[in-house]
Amino acid sequence: MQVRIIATVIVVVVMFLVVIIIVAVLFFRRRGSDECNKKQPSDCDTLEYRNGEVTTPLFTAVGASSRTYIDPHTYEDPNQAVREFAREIDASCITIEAILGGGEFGDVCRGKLKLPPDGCRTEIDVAIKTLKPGSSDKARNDFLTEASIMGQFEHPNVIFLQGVVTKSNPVMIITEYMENGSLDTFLRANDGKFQVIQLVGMLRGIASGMQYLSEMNYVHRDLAARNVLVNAQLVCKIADFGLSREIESTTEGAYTTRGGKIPVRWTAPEAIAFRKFTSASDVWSFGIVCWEVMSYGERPYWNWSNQDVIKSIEKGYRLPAPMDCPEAIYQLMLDCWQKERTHRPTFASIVKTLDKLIRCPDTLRKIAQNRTGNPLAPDAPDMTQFNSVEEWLNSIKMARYLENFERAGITSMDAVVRVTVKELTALGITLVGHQKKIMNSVQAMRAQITANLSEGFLV
Ligand code: ACK
Repeated sequence: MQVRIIATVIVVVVMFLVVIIIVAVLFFRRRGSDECNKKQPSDCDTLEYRNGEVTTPLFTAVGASSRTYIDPHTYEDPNQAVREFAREIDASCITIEAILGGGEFGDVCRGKLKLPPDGCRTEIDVAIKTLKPGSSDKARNDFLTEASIMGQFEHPNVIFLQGVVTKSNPVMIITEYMENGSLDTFLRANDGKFQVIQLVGMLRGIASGMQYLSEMNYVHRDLAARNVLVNAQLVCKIADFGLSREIESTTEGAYTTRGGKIPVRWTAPEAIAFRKFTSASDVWSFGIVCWEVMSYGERPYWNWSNQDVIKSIEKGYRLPAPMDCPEAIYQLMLDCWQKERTHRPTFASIVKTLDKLIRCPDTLRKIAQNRTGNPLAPDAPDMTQFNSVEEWLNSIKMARYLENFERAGITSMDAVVRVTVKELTALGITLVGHQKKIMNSVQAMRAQITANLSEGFLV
Protein backbone atom coordinates (compact mmCIF):
# COMPACT_ATOMS: atom_id res chain seq x y z
CA MET A 1 0.00 0.00 0.00
CA GLN A 2 2.78 2.39 1.04
CA VAL A 3 4.80 1.54 -2.06
CA ARG A 4 1.78 2.31 -4.27
CA ILE A 5 1.23 5.67 -2.60
CA ILE A 6 4.92 6.63 -2.98
CA ALA A 7 4.93 5.53 -6.66
CA THR A 8 1.78 7.58 -7.38
CA VAL A 9 3.24 10.65 -5.70
CA ILE A 10 6.47 10.31 -7.74
CA VAL A 11 4.52 9.94 -11.01
CA VAL A 12 2.38 13.00 -10.21
CA VAL A 13 5.43 15.10 -9.30
CA VAL A 14 7.31 14.05 -12.46
CA MET A 15 4.27 14.81 -14.66
CA PHE A 16 3.85 18.16 -12.96
CA LEU A 17 7.53 19.03 -13.60
CA VAL A 18 7.27 17.95 -17.26
CA VAL A 19 4.20 20.19 -17.76
CA ILE A 20 6.04 23.16 -16.16
CA ILE A 21 9.10 22.64 -18.38
CA ILE A 22 6.96 22.46 -21.55
CA VAL A 23 5.07 25.65 -20.62
CA ALA A 24 8.33 27.47 -19.82
CA VAL A 25 9.95 26.42 -23.13
CA LEU A 26 6.89 27.56 -25.12
CA PHE A 27 6.78 30.87 -23.24
CA PHE A 28 10.47 31.72 -23.85
CA ARG A 29 10.39 30.68 -27.51
CA ARG A 30 7.40 32.90 -28.08
CA ARG A 31 9.05 35.83 -26.30
CA GLY A 32 12.27 35.34 -28.29
CA SER A 33 10.46 35.49 -31.61
CA ASP A 34 8.45 38.55 -30.51
CA GLU A 35 11.70 40.40 -29.70
CA CYS A 36 13.15 39.28 -32.98
CA ASN A 37 10.19 40.72 -34.84
CA LYS A 38 10.56 44.03 -33.08
CA LYS A 39 14.09 44.46 -34.49
CA GLN A 40 15.03 45.13 -38.09
CA PRO A 41 14.73 41.94 -40.13
CA SER A 42 18.51 41.92 -40.45
CA ASP A 43 18.92 41.50 -36.68
CA CYS A 44 17.30 38.10 -36.78
CA ASP A 45 18.22 36.92 -40.16
CA THR A 46 20.45 37.92 -43.02
CA LEU A 47 17.35 38.46 -45.18
CA GLU A 48 16.79 42.17 -45.72
CA TYR A 49 13.63 43.92 -46.80
CA ARG A 50 14.29 47.15 -48.64
CA ASN A 51 11.81 48.96 -50.84
CA GLY A 52 9.50 45.96 -50.64
CA GLU A 53 12.13 43.72 -52.24
CA VAL A 54 13.65 40.66 -50.60
CA THR A 55 17.38 40.53 -51.16
CA THR A 56 19.84 38.00 -49.91
CA PRO A 57 23.53 37.22 -50.28
CA LEU A 58 24.43 34.01 -52.08
CA PHE A 59 26.06 32.50 -48.99
CA THR A 60 25.50 33.15 -45.33
CA ALA A 61 27.88 32.08 -42.60
CA VAL A 62 26.60 29.16 -40.57
CA GLY A 63 25.31 30.48 -37.28
CA ALA A 64 25.86 34.05 -38.46
CA SER A 65 24.58 36.56 -35.97
CA SER A 66 23.46 40.11 -36.66
CA ARG A 67 26.95 41.22 -35.69
CA THR A 68 28.63 39.31 -38.49
CA TYR A 69 30.05 41.13 -41.45
CA ILE A 70 28.82 39.98 -44.85
CA ASP A 71 31.39 39.96 -47.63
CA PRO A 72 29.86 41.99 -50.48
CA HIS A 73 31.50 39.54 -52.89
CA THR A 74 28.97 36.92 -51.84
CA TYR A 75 26.27 38.97 -53.58
CA GLU A 76 25.45 37.90 -57.10
CA ASP A 77 24.96 41.54 -58.04
CA PRO A 78 27.46 43.96 -56.40
CA ASN A 79 24.95 46.82 -56.83
CA GLN A 80 22.57 44.93 -54.60
CA ALA A 81 25.16 44.91 -51.79
CA VAL A 82 25.61 48.67 -52.19
CA ARG A 83 21.83 49.23 -52.03
CA GLU A 84 21.68 47.02 -48.97
CA PHE A 85 24.45 48.61 -46.93
CA ALA A 86 24.79 52.22 -48.15
CA ARG A 87 22.28 55.07 -48.24
CA GLU A 88 21.83 56.71 -51.65
CA ILE A 89 22.47 60.45 -51.38
CA ASP A 90 21.25 62.96 -53.94
CA ALA A 91 24.20 64.77 -55.55
CA SER A 92 22.43 68.12 -55.02
CA CYS A 93 23.00 67.70 -51.23
CA ILE A 94 26.81 67.71 -51.70
CA THR A 95 29.19 70.62 -52.21
CA ILE A 96 32.84 69.91 -52.97
CA GLU A 97 35.17 72.49 -51.40
CA ALA A 98 38.77 71.28 -51.72
CA ILE A 99 40.86 68.37 -52.94
CA LEU A 100 42.60 66.55 -50.08
CA GLY A 101 44.64 64.16 -52.18
CA GLY A 102 44.58 61.35 -54.66
CA GLY A 103 42.91 58.03 -53.92
CA GLU A 104 43.24 54.73 -55.75
CA PHE A 105 40.17 55.41 -57.90
CA GLY A 106 40.09 59.22 -58.08
CA ASP A 107 40.37 62.38 -55.98
CA VAL A 108 39.55 62.54 -52.27
CA CYS A 109 37.86 65.86 -51.43
CA ARG A 110 36.56 67.81 -48.47
CA GLY A 111 33.04 69.15 -48.72
CA LYS A 112 29.65 69.69 -47.17
CA LEU A 113 26.63 67.42 -46.97
CA LYS A 114 23.16 68.85 -46.44
CA LEU A 115 21.29 66.52 -44.17
CA PRO A 116 17.80 65.76 -45.51
CA PRO A 117 15.96 65.04 -42.22
CA ASP A 118 15.41 68.75 -41.64
CA GLY A 119 14.94 69.66 -45.25
CA CYS A 120 18.64 70.10 -46.09
CA ARG A 121 19.04 72.88 -43.50
CA THR A 122 21.88 71.28 -41.51
CA GLU A 123 25.23 71.03 -43.25
CA ILE A 124 28.06 68.84 -42.01
CA ASP A 125 31.69 68.47 -43.11
CA VAL A 126 32.36 65.31 -45.07
CA ALA A 127 35.12 63.59 -47.01
CA ILE A 128 34.17 62.70 -50.56
CA LYS A 129 35.91 59.94 -52.48
CA THR A 130 35.22 60.23 -56.19
CA LEU A 131 35.46 57.69 -58.97
CA LYS A 132 37.38 58.97 -62.00
CA PRO A 133 34.94 59.61 -64.85
CA GLY A 134 35.30 56.98 -67.57
CA SER A 135 36.32 54.20 -65.12
CA SER A 136 35.48 50.62 -66.11
CA ASP A 137 32.57 48.67 -64.60
CA LYS A 138 35.08 46.60 -62.64
CA ALA A 139 36.68 49.74 -61.19
CA ARG A 140 33.19 51.04 -60.29
CA ASN A 141 32.34 47.79 -58.51
CA ASP A 142 35.69 47.66 -56.71
CA PHE A 143 35.30 51.31 -55.69
CA LEU A 144 31.79 50.79 -54.31
CA THR A 145 32.79 47.61 -52.48
CA GLU A 146 34.46 49.81 -49.87
CA ALA A 147 31.09 51.49 -49.21
CA SER A 148 29.34 48.10 -48.94
CA ILE A 149 31.89 47.09 -46.31
CA MET A 150 32.02 50.39 -44.39
CA GLY A 151 28.21 50.67 -44.39
CA GLN A 152 28.00 47.56 -42.19
CA PHE A 153 30.01 49.13 -39.37
CA GLU A 154 29.00 51.53 -36.67
CA HIS A 155 31.61 52.23 -34.02
CA PRO A 156 33.26 55.40 -32.65
CA ASN A 157 36.67 54.15 -33.84
CA VAL A 158 35.66 53.07 -37.32
CA ILE A 159 35.14 55.65 -40.06
CA PHE A 160 31.43 56.30 -40.60
CA LEU A 161 29.82 56.05 -44.01
CA GLN A 162 27.27 58.77 -44.73
CA GLY A 163 26.25 57.25 -48.04
CA VAL A 164 26.97 56.97 -51.75
CA VAL A 165 26.08 58.78 -54.95
CA THR A 166 25.57 56.18 -57.67
CA LYS A 167 22.66 57.57 -59.65
CA SER A 168 24.62 60.45 -61.15
CA ASN A 169 28.22 61.07 -62.19
CA PRO A 170 30.79 61.22 -60.69
CA VAL A 171 30.09 58.25 -58.45
CA MET A 172 31.02 59.22 -54.86
CA ILE A 173 31.50 57.71 -51.41
CA ILE A 174 30.69 60.14 -48.60
CA THR A 175 32.23 59.58 -45.15
CA GLU A 176 32.67 61.58 -41.97
CA TYR A 177 35.40 64.21 -42.20
CA MET A 178 38.56 63.71 -40.12
CA GLU A 179 40.22 67.08 -39.59
CA ASN A 180 43.75 65.79 -38.95
CA GLY A 181 43.93 63.38 -41.90
CA SER A 182 45.91 60.15 -41.82
CA LEU A 183 47.73 59.17 -38.64
CA ASP A 184 51.20 58.62 -40.11
CA THR A 185 51.38 62.06 -41.76
CA PHE A 186 49.83 63.70 -38.70
CA LEU A 187 52.41 62.19 -36.32
CA ARG A 188 55.35 63.09 -38.58
CA ALA A 189 54.11 66.68 -38.68
CA ASN A 190 53.83 66.78 -34.87
CA ASP A 191 56.99 64.93 -33.84
CA GLY A 192 57.48 64.90 -30.05
CA LYS A 193 54.48 67.13 -29.34
CA PHE A 194 52.25 64.73 -27.43
CA GLN A 195 52.31 63.30 -23.94
CA VAL A 196 52.78 59.55 -23.75
CA ILE A 197 49.25 59.18 -22.38
CA GLN A 198 47.85 60.91 -25.47
CA LEU A 199 49.71 58.50 -27.73
CA VAL A 200 48.47 55.56 -25.67
CA GLY A 201 44.94 57.00 -25.92
CA MET A 202 45.25 56.93 -29.71
CA LEU A 203 46.37 53.29 -29.56
CA ARG A 204 43.42 52.48 -27.30
CA GLY A 205 41.04 53.92 -29.91
CA ILE A 206 42.63 51.94 -32.72
CA ALA A 207 42.53 48.73 -30.64
CA SER A 208 38.88 49.33 -29.78
CA GLY A 209 37.94 49.84 -33.45
CA MET A 210 39.82 46.65 -34.30
CA GLN A 211 38.12 44.75 -31.47
CA TYR A 212 34.77 45.73 -32.96
CA LEU A 213 35.83 44.70 -36.48
CA SER A 214 37.25 41.38 -35.28
CA GLU A 215 34.03 40.67 -33.36
CA MET A 216 32.19 41.27 -36.62
CA ASN A 217 34.49 38.57 -38.09
CA TYR A 218 36.09 41.14 -40.32
CA VAL A 219 39.81 40.84 -41.08
CA HIS A 220 41.32 44.14 -42.23
CA ARG A 221 44.63 42.86 -43.72
CA ASP A 222 46.07 46.35 -44.19
CA LEU A 223 46.09 47.90 -40.71
CA ALA A 224 48.80 50.57 -40.73
CA ALA A 225 49.05 54.17 -39.47
CA ARG A 226 48.46 55.39 -43.04
CA ASN A 227 45.04 53.72 -42.93
CA VAL A 228 43.96 55.29 -39.64
CA LEU A 229 42.39 58.77 -39.68
CA VAL A 230 42.48 61.33 -36.87
CA ASN A 231 39.80 63.92 -36.07
CA ALA A 232 40.09 67.29 -34.32
CA GLN A 233 39.71 65.67 -30.87
CA LEU A 234 42.56 63.21 -31.67
CA VAL A 235 40.10 60.31 -31.95
CA CYS A 236 41.59 57.66 -34.24
CA LYS A 237 39.36 55.70 -36.59
CA ILE A 238 40.07 52.72 -38.78
CA ALA A 239 39.66 53.52 -42.46
CA ASP A 240 40.47 52.11 -45.85
CA PHE A 241 38.39 49.04 -46.36
CA GLY A 242 39.00 49.02 -50.07
CA LEU A 243 42.04 46.81 -49.86
CA SER A 244 40.85 44.47 -47.23
CA ARG A 245 39.79 41.55 -49.35
CA GLU A 246 42.47 41.49 -52.03
CA ILE A 247 45.46 43.53 -50.95
CA GLU A 248 46.29 45.99 -53.68
CA SER A 249 47.99 48.65 -51.57
CA THR A 250 49.44 50.92 -54.21
CA THR A 251 52.32 52.29 -52.19
CA GLU A 252 53.24 49.46 -49.83
CA GLY A 253 52.08 46.34 -51.63
CA ALA A 254 54.78 43.95 -52.74
CA TYR A 255 53.73 41.28 -55.24
CA THR A 256 53.56 37.72 -53.96
CA THR A 257 54.33 34.77 -56.20
CA ARG A 258 50.56 34.40 -56.70
CA GLY A 259 50.11 37.94 -57.96
CA GLY A 260 48.53 39.38 -54.77
CA LYS A 261 50.10 42.34 -53.03
CA ILE A 262 51.16 42.44 -49.40
CA PRO A 263 52.29 45.40 -47.25
CA VAL A 264 55.25 43.36 -45.99
CA ARG A 265 56.40 45.51 -43.04
CA TRP A 266 52.95 45.40 -41.44
CA THR A 267 52.10 41.78 -42.20
CA ALA A 268 52.44 38.73 -39.94
CA PRO A 269 54.86 36.03 -41.13
CA GLU A 270 52.12 33.39 -41.63
CA ALA A 271 50.12 35.82 -43.80
CA ILE A 272 53.20 36.51 -45.94
CA ALA A 273 54.21 32.85 -46.14
CA PHE A 274 50.86 31.19 -46.79
CA ARG A 275 48.22 33.93 -46.89
CA LYS A 276 46.85 33.03 -43.47
CA PHE A 277 45.07 36.33 -42.77
CA THR A 278 43.14 36.30 -39.49
CA SER A 279 42.37 38.68 -36.63
CA ALA A 280 45.64 37.38 -35.14
CA SER A 281 47.54 38.65 -38.19
CA ASP A 282 45.70 41.99 -37.74
CA VAL A 283 47.06 41.94 -34.15
CA TRP A 284 50.61 41.66 -35.54
CA SER A 285 49.88 44.73 -37.72
CA PHE A 286 48.51 46.52 -34.65
CA GLY A 287 51.89 45.91 -32.94
CA ILE A 288 53.57 47.65 -35.91
CA VAL A 289 51.05 50.53 -35.64
CA CYS A 290 52.00 50.85 -31.93
CA TRP A 291 55.62 51.15 -33.01
CA GLU A 292 54.72 53.76 -35.66
CA VAL A 293 52.73 55.79 -33.12
CA MET A 294 55.36 55.68 -30.34
CA SER A 295 58.07 56.69 -32.85
CA TYR A 296 55.96 59.51 -34.35
CA GLY A 297 55.54 57.95 -37.75
CA GLU A 298 58.97 56.45 -38.34
CA ARG A 299 59.02 53.87 -41.13
CA PRO A 300 59.05 50.35 -39.66
CA TYR A 301 62.40 48.66 -40.38
CA TRP A 302 63.64 51.97 -41.78
CA ASN A 303 65.19 51.56 -45.22
CA TRP A 304 65.53 47.77 -45.15
CA SER A 305 64.36 45.95 -48.25
CA ASN A 306 61.22 43.80 -47.94
CA GLN A 307 63.38 40.70 -48.30
CA ASP A 308 65.60 41.79 -45.39
CA VAL A 309 62.51 42.38 -43.25
CA ILE A 310 61.12 38.92 -44.02
CA LYS A 311 64.46 37.18 -43.39
CA SER A 312 65.14 39.04 -40.13
CA ILE A 313 61.67 38.37 -38.72
CA GLU A 314 62.00 34.71 -39.62
CA LYS A 315 65.30 34.59 -37.69
CA GLY A 316 63.65 36.14 -34.63
CA TYR A 317 64.59 39.81 -35.02
CA ARG A 318 61.99 42.30 -33.73
CA LEU A 319 61.89 46.11 -33.94
CA PRO A 320 63.54 47.75 -30.90
CA ALA A 321 61.58 50.00 -28.53
CA PRO A 322 61.14 53.51 -29.93
CA MET A 323 62.75 56.37 -27.99
CA ASP A 324 60.97 57.15 -24.67
CA CYS A 325 58.55 54.26 -25.19
CA PRO A 326 57.04 52.92 -21.92
CA GLU A 327 58.20 49.41 -21.18
CA ALA A 328 54.58 48.21 -20.89
CA ILE A 329 53.79 49.41 -24.42
CA TYR A 330 56.93 47.82 -25.84
CA GLN A 331 56.01 44.57 -24.10
CA LEU A 332 52.57 44.80 -25.76
CA MET A 333 54.28 45.19 -29.16
CA LEU A 334 56.46 42.13 -28.51
CA ASP A 335 53.34 40.16 -27.51
CA CYS A 336 51.68 41.14 -30.81
CA TRP A 337 54.78 39.93 -32.67
CA GLN A 338 54.76 36.40 -31.27
CA LYS A 339 55.69 34.05 -34.08
CA GLU A 340 52.96 31.58 -33.07
CA ARG A 341 49.73 33.39 -33.86
CA THR A 342 47.71 31.71 -31.10
CA HIS A 343 50.14 33.16 -28.53
CA ARG A 344 49.29 36.74 -29.54
CA PRO A 345 46.76 38.67 -27.44
CA THR A 346 43.26 39.29 -28.82
CA PHE A 347 42.07 42.83 -29.51
CA ALA A 348 39.71 42.53 -26.52
CA SER A 349 42.64 41.83 -24.21
CA ILE A 350 44.73 44.59 -25.84
CA VAL A 351 41.94 47.10 -25.11
CA LYS A 352 41.82 45.90 -21.49
CA THR A 353 45.60 46.23 -21.13
CA LEU A 354 45.59 49.75 -22.58
CA ASP A 355 42.65 50.77 -20.40
CA LYS A 356 44.53 49.62 -17.30
CA LEU A 357 47.64 51.56 -18.33
CA ILE A 358 45.60 54.71 -19.00
CA ARG A 359 43.82 54.40 -15.66
CA CYS A 360 47.15 54.15 -13.80
CA PRO A 361 49.51 56.49 -15.70
CA ASP A 362 52.30 55.59 -13.25
CA THR A 363 52.57 52.26 -15.04
CA LEU A 364 53.68 54.19 -18.14
CA ARG A 365 56.56 55.90 -16.35
CA LYS A 366 59.06 53.06 -16.72
CA ILE A 367 60.74 53.53 -20.08
CA ALA A 368 61.86 50.48 -22.08
CA GLN A 369 65.58 50.05 -21.45
CA ASN A 370 66.42 47.58 -24.13
CA ARG A 371 66.43 50.16 -26.88
CA THR A 372 69.02 48.95 -29.31
CA GLY A 373 68.39 51.45 -32.06
CA ASN A 374 68.48 50.53 -35.71
CA PRO A 375 71.18 47.85 -35.96
CA LEU A 376 71.58 48.72 -39.63
CA ALA A 377 72.04 52.46 -39.07
CA PRO A 378 75.48 53.65 -40.24
CA ASP A 379 76.41 54.59 -36.65
CA ALA A 380 75.18 51.32 -35.06
CA PRO A 381 77.88 49.24 -33.34
CA ASP A 382 79.12 46.40 -35.54
CA MET A 383 77.93 43.24 -33.79
CA THR A 384 79.56 40.87 -36.27
CA GLN A 385 83.15 41.71 -35.35
CA PHE A 386 83.49 39.78 -32.08
CA ASN A 387 86.10 37.02 -32.18
CA SER A 388 84.97 35.18 -29.08
CA VAL A 389 81.94 34.66 -26.88
CA GLU A 390 83.85 36.29 -24.03
CA GLU A 391 84.54 39.45 -26.07
CA TRP A 392 80.87 39.65 -27.03
CA LEU A 393 79.55 39.07 -23.48
CA ASN A 394 81.99 41.71 -22.17
CA SER A 395 80.66 44.22 -24.69
CA ILE A 396 77.11 43.84 -23.38
CA LYS A 397 78.20 43.58 -19.73
CA MET A 398 76.97 40.02 -19.39
CA ALA A 399 80.36 38.35 -18.87
CA ARG A 400 79.03 36.77 -15.68
CA TYR A 401 77.31 34.21 -17.92
CA LEU A 402 80.45 33.11 -19.80
CA GLU A 403 80.61 29.87 -17.84
CA ASN A 404 76.95 29.11 -18.55
CA PHE A 405 77.58 29.44 -22.29
CA GLU A 406 80.73 27.33 -22.14
CA ARG A 407 79.03 24.60 -20.11
CA ALA A 408 76.33 24.39 -22.78
CA GLY A 409 78.95 24.13 -25.53
CA ILE A 410 78.18 27.56 -26.99
CA THR A 411 81.80 28.50 -27.58
CA SER A 412 81.75 30.20 -30.97
CA MET A 413 79.95 33.25 -32.37
CA ASP A 414 78.29 31.00 -34.96
CA ALA A 415 76.63 29.14 -32.09
CA VAL A 416 75.72 32.41 -30.33
CA VAL A 417 73.83 33.68 -33.41
CA ARG A 418 71.58 30.61 -33.25
CA VAL A 419 70.76 30.82 -29.56
CA THR A 420 67.09 31.07 -28.48
CA VAL A 421 65.39 32.40 -25.33
CA LYS A 422 64.47 28.83 -24.39
CA GLU A 423 68.14 27.84 -24.48
CA LEU A 424 69.07 30.82 -22.34
CA THR A 425 66.64 29.61 -19.68
CA ALA A 426 68.03 26.09 -19.97
CA LEU A 427 71.56 27.39 -19.41
CA GLY A 428 70.48 29.07 -16.22
CA ILE A 429 69.95 32.65 -17.43
CA THR A 430 66.53 33.19 -15.97
CA LEU A 431 66.36 36.94 -15.30
CA VAL A 432 64.01 38.34 -17.97
CA GLY A 433 65.97 41.61 -18.18
CA HIS A 434 69.22 39.73 -18.89
CA GLN A 435 67.52 37.43 -21.38
CA LYS A 436 66.21 40.50 -23.23
CA LYS A 437 69.62 42.18 -23.24
CA ILE A 438 71.31 39.07 -24.64
CA MET A 439 68.57 38.38 -27.20
CA ASN A 440 68.54 42.00 -28.40
CA SER A 441 72.24 41.75 -29.06
CA VAL A 442 71.82 38.38 -30.81
CA GLN A 443 69.01 39.80 -32.96
CA ALA A 444 71.08 42.85 -33.92
CA MET A 445 73.88 40.47 -34.89
CA ARG A 446 71.49 38.39 -37.03
CA ALA A 447 70.13 41.50 -38.75
CA GLN A 448 73.63 42.72 -39.57
CA ILE A 449 74.75 39.32 -40.83
CA THR A 450 71.62 39.14 -43.05
CA ALA A 451 72.22 42.64 -44.37
CA ASN A 452 75.91 41.93 -45.04
CA LEU A 453 75.01 38.73 -46.86
CA SER A 454 72.43 40.44 -49.05
CA GLU A 455 74.98 43.10 -49.93
CA GLY A 456 77.46 40.37 -50.92
CA PHE A 457 79.97 40.90 -48.10
CA LEU A 458 81.82 37.97 -46.64
CA VAL A 459 81.25 37.70 -42.93
O1 ACK B 1 47.03 62.35 -45.00
P1 ACK B 1 45.83 63.05 -45.48
O2 ACK B 1 45.57 64.43 -45.11
O3 ACK B 1 44.55 62.17 -45.14
O4 ACK B 1 45.72 62.87 -47.08
C1 ACK B 1 44.95 61.79 -47.44
C2 ACK B 1 44.07 62.14 -48.62
O5 ACK B 1 42.75 62.30 -48.13
C3 ACK B 1 44.03 61.06 -49.70
O6 ACK B 1 43.61 59.85 -49.15
C4 ACK B 1 42.77 62.30 -46.74
N1 ACK B 1 41.53 61.67 -46.27
C5 ACK B 1 41.03 60.48 -46.66
N2 ACK B 1 39.87 60.25 -46.02
C6 ACK B 1 39.64 61.33 -45.22
C7 ACK B 1 38.59 61.70 -44.31
N3 ACK B 1 37.57 60.87 -44.08
N4 ACK B 1 38.69 62.86 -43.68
C8 ACK B 1 39.75 63.68 -43.90
N5 ACK B 1 40.75 63.39 -44.73
C9 ACK B 1 40.69 62.24 -45.39
C10 ACK B 1 43.99 61.55 -46.29
